[in-house]
Amino acid sequence: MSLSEDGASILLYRFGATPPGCSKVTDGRRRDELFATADAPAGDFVFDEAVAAVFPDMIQRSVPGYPAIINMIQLLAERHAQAGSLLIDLGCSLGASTSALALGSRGKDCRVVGVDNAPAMLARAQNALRESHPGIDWVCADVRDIAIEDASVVVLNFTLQFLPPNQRLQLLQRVYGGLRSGGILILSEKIAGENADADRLLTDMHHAFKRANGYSELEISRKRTALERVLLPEKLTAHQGRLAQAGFARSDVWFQCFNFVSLVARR
Ligand code: GEK
Repeated sequence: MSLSEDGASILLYRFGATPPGCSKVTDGRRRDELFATADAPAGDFVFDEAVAAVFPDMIQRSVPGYPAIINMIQLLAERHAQAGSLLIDLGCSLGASTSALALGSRGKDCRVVGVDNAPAMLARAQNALRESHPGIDWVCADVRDIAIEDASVVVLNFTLQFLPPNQRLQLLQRVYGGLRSGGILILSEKIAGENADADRLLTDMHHAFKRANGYSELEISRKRTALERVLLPEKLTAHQGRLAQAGFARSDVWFQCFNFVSLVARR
Protein backbone atom coordinates (compact mmCIF):
# COMPACT_ATOMS: atom_id res chain seq x y z
CA MET A 1 0.00 0.00 0.00
CA SER A 2 1.46 3.36 -0.88
CA LEU A 3 1.34 6.35 1.38
CA SER A 4 -0.46 8.43 -1.22
CA GLU A 5 -3.18 5.78 -1.53
CA ASP A 6 -3.63 5.58 2.20
CA GLY A 7 -2.71 8.77 4.00
CA ALA A 8 -4.10 7.23 7.18
CA SER A 9 -1.04 5.01 7.37
CA ILE A 10 0.88 8.06 8.57
CA LEU A 11 -1.43 8.30 11.55
CA LEU A 12 -1.28 4.59 12.19
CA TYR A 13 2.50 4.58 12.09
CA ARG A 14 3.94 3.54 15.43
CA PHE A 15 7.42 3.18 16.83
CA GLY A 16 8.99 0.34 14.86
CA ALA A 17 6.09 -0.18 12.47
CA THR A 18 6.93 -1.13 8.90
CA PRO A 19 6.73 1.91 6.64
CA PRO A 20 4.74 1.31 3.47
CA GLY A 21 7.69 2.43 1.37
CA CYS A 22 9.89 -0.41 2.57
CA SER A 23 7.48 -3.21 3.34
CA LYS A 24 9.23 -5.47 0.83
CA VAL A 25 12.52 -5.28 2.60
CA THR A 26 11.28 -5.36 6.17
CA ASP A 27 8.64 -8.09 6.01
CA GLY A 28 9.81 -11.16 7.94
CA ARG A 29 12.92 -9.30 9.00
CA ARG A 30 15.65 -11.06 10.95
CA ARG A 31 16.47 -9.77 14.41
CA ASP A 32 19.76 -7.93 14.78
CA GLU A 33 21.85 -9.81 17.35
CA LEU A 34 25.20 -9.05 15.74
CA PHE A 35 26.74 -7.48 18.81
CA ALA A 36 24.95 -9.71 21.35
CA THR A 37 27.11 -12.79 21.21
CA ALA A 38 30.65 -13.63 22.33
CA ASP A 39 31.74 -13.90 18.68
CA ALA A 40 30.54 -10.36 17.92
CA PRO A 41 32.55 -8.70 15.14
CA ALA A 42 35.66 -6.91 16.41
CA GLY A 43 37.13 -3.89 14.64
CA ASP A 44 35.43 -1.19 12.59
CA PHE A 45 31.82 -1.54 11.48
CA VAL A 46 31.42 -2.72 7.88
CA PHE A 47 28.34 -3.13 5.68
CA ASP A 48 28.91 -6.82 4.92
CA GLU A 49 26.55 -9.76 4.40
CA ALA A 50 26.00 -10.22 8.15
CA VAL A 51 24.86 -6.60 8.48
CA ALA A 52 22.79 -6.69 5.29
CA ALA A 53 20.90 -9.75 6.54
CA VAL A 54 19.64 -7.94 9.66
CA PHE A 55 19.72 -4.35 8.40
CA PRO A 56 15.95 -3.59 8.35
CA ASP A 57 15.67 -4.62 12.01
CA MET A 58 18.94 -2.90 12.93
CA ILE A 59 18.05 0.47 11.45
CA GLN A 60 14.50 0.53 12.78
CA ARG A 61 15.62 -0.31 16.33
CA SER A 62 18.60 2.07 16.16
CA VAL A 63 17.42 5.21 14.36
CA PRO A 64 14.54 7.00 16.08
CA GLY A 65 11.91 7.94 13.52
CA TYR A 66 13.41 5.95 10.64
CA PRO A 67 10.04 4.61 9.36
CA ALA A 68 8.56 8.11 9.51
CA ILE A 69 11.54 9.53 7.59
CA ILE A 70 11.08 6.94 4.83
CA ASN A 71 7.36 7.80 4.59
CA MET A 72 8.10 11.52 4.41
CA ILE A 73 10.75 11.04 1.71
CA GLN A 74 7.90 9.73 -0.42
CA LEU A 75 5.84 12.85 0.32
CA LEU A 76 8.81 15.14 -0.36
CA ALA A 77 9.36 13.33 -3.66
CA GLU A 78 5.68 13.69 -4.57
CA ARG A 79 6.01 17.44 -4.20
CA HIS A 80 9.43 17.97 -5.76
CA ALA A 81 9.91 15.30 -8.43
CA GLN A 82 10.05 17.07 -11.79
CA ALA A 83 8.92 15.36 -14.98
CA GLY A 84 11.69 13.53 -16.80
CA SER A 85 14.30 14.21 -14.12
CA LEU A 86 16.67 12.03 -12.08
CA LEU A 87 15.89 11.02 -8.48
CA ILE A 88 18.94 9.53 -6.84
CA ASP A 89 19.44 7.81 -3.50
CA LEU A 90 23.09 7.96 -2.42
CA GLY A 91 23.91 5.17 0.05
CA CYS A 92 20.63 3.36 -0.57
CA SER A 93 21.32 0.23 1.54
CA LEU A 94 18.33 -2.08 1.00
CA GLY A 95 16.43 0.50 -1.03
CA ALA A 96 13.85 1.72 1.49
CA SER A 97 14.29 5.37 0.53
CA THR A 98 14.83 4.44 -3.14
CA SER A 99 11.41 2.81 -3.25
CA ALA A 100 9.96 5.88 -1.51
CA LEU A 101 11.42 7.96 -4.37
CA ALA A 102 9.91 5.59 -6.94
CA LEU A 103 6.49 5.76 -5.30
CA GLY A 104 6.68 9.52 -4.92
CA SER A 105 7.49 10.10 -8.60
CA ARG A 106 5.04 7.70 -10.24
CA GLY A 107 3.67 8.85 -13.56
CA LYS A 108 6.33 11.53 -14.07
CA ASP A 109 8.67 9.55 -16.30
CA CYS A 110 11.56 9.99 -13.88
CA ARG A 111 14.73 7.91 -13.63
CA VAL A 112 15.17 6.52 -10.11
CA VAL A 113 18.65 5.34 -9.11
CA GLY A 114 19.92 3.68 -5.93
CA VAL A 115 23.67 3.81 -5.27
CA ASP A 116 25.65 1.92 -2.65
CA ASN A 117 29.22 0.68 -2.47
CA ALA A 118 28.38 -2.39 -0.36
CA PRO A 119 27.69 -5.30 -2.75
CA ALA A 120 25.80 -7.24 -0.04
CA MET A 121 23.40 -4.33 0.45
CA LEU A 122 22.85 -3.65 -3.21
CA ALA A 123 22.25 -7.30 -4.13
CA ARG A 124 19.56 -7.57 -1.48
CA ALA A 125 17.93 -4.31 -2.54
CA GLN A 126 17.85 -5.45 -6.14
CA ASN A 127 16.35 -8.84 -5.24
CA ALA A 128 13.76 -7.50 -2.84
CA LEU A 129 12.52 -4.71 -5.10
CA ARG A 130 12.85 -6.29 -8.54
CA GLU A 131 9.15 -7.11 -8.81
CA SER A 132 7.61 -4.09 -7.13
CA HIS A 133 10.00 -1.53 -8.67
CA PRO A 134 11.44 -2.96 -11.89
CA GLY A 135 12.29 0.52 -13.13
CA ILE A 136 14.83 1.39 -10.42
CA ASP A 137 18.47 1.37 -11.58
CA TRP A 138 20.90 -0.03 -9.01
CA VAL A 139 24.52 1.10 -9.13
CA CYS A 140 27.29 -0.43 -7.02
CA ALA A 141 29.68 2.49 -6.65
CA ASP A 142 31.14 5.01 -4.28
CA VAL A 143 28.87 8.05 -3.99
CA ARG A 144 31.96 10.20 -4.57
CA ASP A 145 32.32 8.75 -8.07
CA ILE A 146 28.74 9.09 -9.28
CA ALA A 147 27.70 11.64 -11.89
CA ILE A 148 24.67 13.64 -10.80
CA GLU A 149 22.89 15.48 -13.62
CA ASP A 150 19.43 16.83 -14.26
CA ALA A 151 18.20 15.73 -10.81
CA SER A 152 15.14 17.00 -8.96
CA VAL A 153 15.51 14.97 -5.74
CA VAL A 154 18.78 13.74 -4.24
CA VAL A 155 18.75 11.71 -1.03
CA LEU A 156 21.58 11.26 1.46
CA ASN A 157 19.67 9.37 4.15
CA PHE A 158 22.32 8.71 6.84
CA THR A 159 25.15 8.31 4.32
CA LEU A 160 27.18 11.54 4.43
CA GLN A 161 28.11 10.69 8.02
CA PHE A 162 30.26 7.82 6.71
CA LEU A 163 32.47 10.05 4.54
CA PRO A 164 35.56 11.71 6.04
CA PRO A 165 34.45 15.23 7.03
CA ASN A 166 36.96 16.85 4.69
CA GLN A 167 35.31 15.13 1.70
CA ARG A 168 31.74 16.11 2.50
CA LEU A 169 31.73 19.60 0.98
CA GLN A 170 32.88 18.33 -2.39
CA LEU A 171 30.03 15.83 -2.56
CA LEU A 172 27.46 18.47 -1.59
CA GLN A 173 28.87 20.81 -4.24
CA ARG A 174 28.42 18.10 -6.85
CA VAL A 175 24.86 17.45 -5.64
CA TYR A 176 24.10 21.17 -5.88
CA GLY A 177 25.62 21.34 -9.36
CA GLY A 178 23.53 18.35 -10.51
CA LEU A 179 20.18 19.65 -9.29
CA ARG A 180 17.65 21.41 -11.48
CA SER A 181 16.34 24.72 -10.26
CA GLY A 182 13.67 23.95 -7.64
CA GLY A 183 15.26 20.58 -6.92
CA ILE A 184 15.99 19.38 -3.39
CA LEU A 185 18.56 17.48 -1.38
CA ILE A 186 17.20 15.50 1.56
CA LEU A 187 20.07 15.15 4.04
CA SER A 188 19.57 12.97 7.12
CA GLU A 189 22.36 12.64 9.68
CA LYS A 190 23.17 11.52 13.16
CA ILE A 191 24.41 14.72 14.76
CA ALA A 192 26.54 15.85 17.67
CA GLY A 193 24.98 18.26 20.18
CA GLU A 194 25.92 21.94 19.94
CA ASN A 195 27.55 21.76 23.38
CA ALA A 196 28.60 19.06 25.85
CA ASP A 197 25.33 19.23 27.84
CA ALA A 198 23.14 18.96 24.76
CA ASP A 199 25.28 16.16 23.40
CA ARG A 200 25.00 14.18 26.63
CA LEU A 201 21.22 14.52 26.69
CA LEU A 202 20.78 13.53 23.03
CA THR A 203 23.17 10.58 23.37
CA ASP A 204 21.54 9.37 26.59
CA MET A 205 18.10 9.54 24.98
CA HIS A 206 19.32 7.68 21.92
CA HIS A 207 20.66 4.93 24.14
CA ALA A 208 17.35 4.88 26.04
CA PHE A 209 15.61 4.45 22.67
CA LYS A 210 17.86 1.49 21.86
CA ARG A 211 17.29 -0.09 25.26
CA ALA A 212 13.53 0.35 24.84
CA ASN A 213 13.89 -1.51 21.55
CA GLY A 214 15.56 -4.49 23.21
CA TYR A 215 19.29 -3.79 22.82
CA SER A 216 21.41 -4.61 25.89
CA GLU A 217 24.03 -2.29 27.39
CA LEU A 218 26.71 -4.60 25.98
CA GLU A 219 25.28 -4.46 22.46
CA ILE A 220 24.96 -0.68 22.63
CA SER A 221 28.52 -0.24 23.80
CA ARG A 222 30.02 -2.73 21.31
CA LYS A 223 28.19 -1.11 18.38
CA ARG A 224 29.29 2.31 19.57
CA THR A 225 32.93 1.20 19.60
CA ALA A 226 32.59 -0.39 16.15
CA LEU A 227 31.18 2.86 14.71
CA GLU A 228 33.55 5.24 16.50
CA ARG A 229 36.02 5.68 13.64
CA VAL A 230 33.53 5.06 10.84
CA LEU A 231 30.47 7.22 11.56
CA LEU A 232 31.57 10.76 12.33
CA PRO A 233 28.68 12.97 13.49
CA GLU A 234 28.94 16.75 13.25
CA LYS A 235 26.89 19.55 14.78
CA LEU A 236 23.72 20.65 13.02
CA THR A 237 25.24 24.11 12.55
CA ALA A 238 28.23 22.53 10.77
CA HIS A 239 25.87 20.81 8.31
CA GLN A 240 23.88 23.98 7.75
CA GLY A 241 27.06 26.00 7.16
CA ARG A 242 28.39 23.43 4.69
CA LEU A 243 25.10 23.31 2.76
CA ALA A 244 25.27 27.08 2.41
CA GLN A 245 28.90 26.86 1.31
CA ALA A 246 27.93 24.25 -1.30
CA GLY A 247 25.50 26.79 -2.79
CA PHE A 248 22.14 25.96 -1.21
CA ALA A 249 20.37 29.25 -0.59
CA ARG A 250 18.30 27.69 2.16
CA SER A 251 18.08 24.52 4.16
CA ASP A 252 15.44 23.65 6.72
CA VAL A 253 15.19 21.01 9.38
CA TRP A 254 11.99 19.05 8.75
CA PHE A 255 12.65 16.21 11.20
CA GLN A 256 14.52 15.76 14.44
CA CYS A 257 14.36 13.11 17.13
CA PHE A 258 17.18 13.22 19.68
CA ASN A 259 20.47 13.18 17.73
CA PHE A 260 18.90 12.23 14.39
CA VAL A 261 17.98 15.01 12.04
CA SER A 262 16.83 15.47 8.47
CA LEU A 263 17.12 18.63 6.41
CA VAL A 264 15.71 19.66 3.09
CA ALA A 265 17.98 21.94 1.08
CA ARG A 266 16.67 23.66 -2.06
CA ARG A 267 18.36 24.84 -5.18
C1 GEK B 1 18.16 3.93 4.11
N1 GEK B 1 19.85 5.32 3.07
O1 GEK B 1 17.75 2.82 4.44
N2 GEK B 1 29.58 5.23 -1.26
C2 GEK B 1 28.43 4.50 -1.40
N3 GEK B 1 27.73 4.01 -0.35
C3 GEK B 1 28.22 4.26 0.88
C4 GEK B 1 29.40 4.98 1.10
C5 GEK B 1 30.09 5.48 -0.04
N4 GEK B 1 31.21 6.18 0.08
N5 GEK B 1 29.64 5.07 2.43
C6 GEK B 1 28.63 4.39 3.02
N6 GEK B 1 27.78 3.91 2.09
C7 GEK B 1 19.62 4.07 3.77
C8 GEK B 1 20.46 3.91 5.00
S1 GEK B 1 23.01 3.33 5.81
C9 GEK B 1 22.94 4.21 7.27
C10 GEK B 1 21.89 4.24 4.78
C11 GEK B 1 23.35 3.48 8.48
C12 GEK B 1 26.54 3.15 2.31
C13 GEK B 1 26.70 1.92 3.18
O2 GEK B 1 27.14 0.81 2.43
C14 GEK B 1 25.29 1.77 3.75
O3 GEK B 1 24.52 0.90 2.97
C15 GEK B 1 24.73 3.18 3.73
O4 GEK B 1 25.65 3.99 3.01
C16 GEK B 1 24.52 3.82 5.07
O5 GEK B 1 17.46 4.94 4.08
O6 GEK B 1 23.61 2.28 8.41
O7 GEK B 1 23.42 4.19 9.57
